Amino acid sequence: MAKTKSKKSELTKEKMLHMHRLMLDIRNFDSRVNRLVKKGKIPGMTHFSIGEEAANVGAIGAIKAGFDLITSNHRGHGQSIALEIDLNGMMAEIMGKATGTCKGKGGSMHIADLDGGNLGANGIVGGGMGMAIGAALTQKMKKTGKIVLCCFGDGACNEGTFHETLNMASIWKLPVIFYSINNMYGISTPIKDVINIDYNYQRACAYGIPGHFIEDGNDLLAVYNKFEEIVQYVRDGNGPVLVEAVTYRWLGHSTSDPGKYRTKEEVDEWKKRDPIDRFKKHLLENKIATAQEIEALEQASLAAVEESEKFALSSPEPTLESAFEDIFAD
Ligand SMILES: Cc1ncc(C[n+]2csc(CCOP(=O)(O)OP(=O)(O)O)c2C)c(N)n1
Ligand SMILES: [Mg+2]
Repeated sequence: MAKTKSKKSELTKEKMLHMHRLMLDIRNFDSRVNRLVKKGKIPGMTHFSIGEEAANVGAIGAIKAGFDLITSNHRGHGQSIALEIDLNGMMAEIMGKATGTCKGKGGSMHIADLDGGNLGANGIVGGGMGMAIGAALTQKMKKTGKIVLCCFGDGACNEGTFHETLNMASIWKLPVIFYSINNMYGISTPIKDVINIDYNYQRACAYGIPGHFIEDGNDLLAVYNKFEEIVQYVRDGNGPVLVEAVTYRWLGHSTSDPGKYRTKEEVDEWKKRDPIDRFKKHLLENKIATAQEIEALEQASLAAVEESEKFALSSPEPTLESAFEDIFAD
């Protein structure tokens, strides 16, 4: 495992509360989407980030929102929210409404927010990797100072594009962080059944780049602190890095998955490691925030999600003509 300088992060109270709020937003937003799917208000398949909040917010919280870039995958709600997407536009997008972030043409698996630096979610496993190194090459050639955070799952590491893109990024020393959010399953397949090593980060040595492992991806500060160091390393022009964080999805792979391949005991065990409860405890025990301050964040988050539902439900459907717009670049 690569060594980084263990610089203790000096997080402000404001930043910590902001990250807590983003984790709450992910949990509340996805819980609401789940209810709306069950009520038949959302078409298509949806993948949830519930349980993986710290792995998303800790990593994305360490890049510069509104400046750096991310690519995402099919389980991208958490990443979009961690990058501070407008919840109203995102909910409308998931409902296929004209007011959605992609004018209702993308849906849950194709949420993008170019102004916010989100180059897009992707229904093709590993599909974001090629986009990420293309974007990283652009940043390097134009000397923008921006870095790219490429997010994907454990299963995506067995796609051919993983090898190709890590290899290209390493020889070109591109400013990209390859980030595998290891929830230990690719749909119903346990990761341990499909790799002959313990963890995917160990593959970094094959490309001559650092590999970092975050064993407890449900510990917000562990994720954030590690990413803070990695982001600096990549921004300093040292080339790409592969990072892996272990976490767990509480719900099925998608809304169509009854989850018969996992035991209730296993899921319950992971629920005890709830990233949100743990960070709340940290905030309280270290007297960083009062119970009232946290309660206010919880209420504000619920209200914002409620508002996003109202906004999306009352938004118009896209017009037929709009199907022919946004096809070619101007
Ligand atoms: C190229 C490709 N192969 C297969 C699929 C079907 N598929 C969708 S999600 C998924 C599993 C992905 O697992 P992982 O990368 O670990 O992400 P997770 O869903 O666990 O977050 C598969 C095989 C796909 N969408 N694209
Ligand atoms: Mg997975």
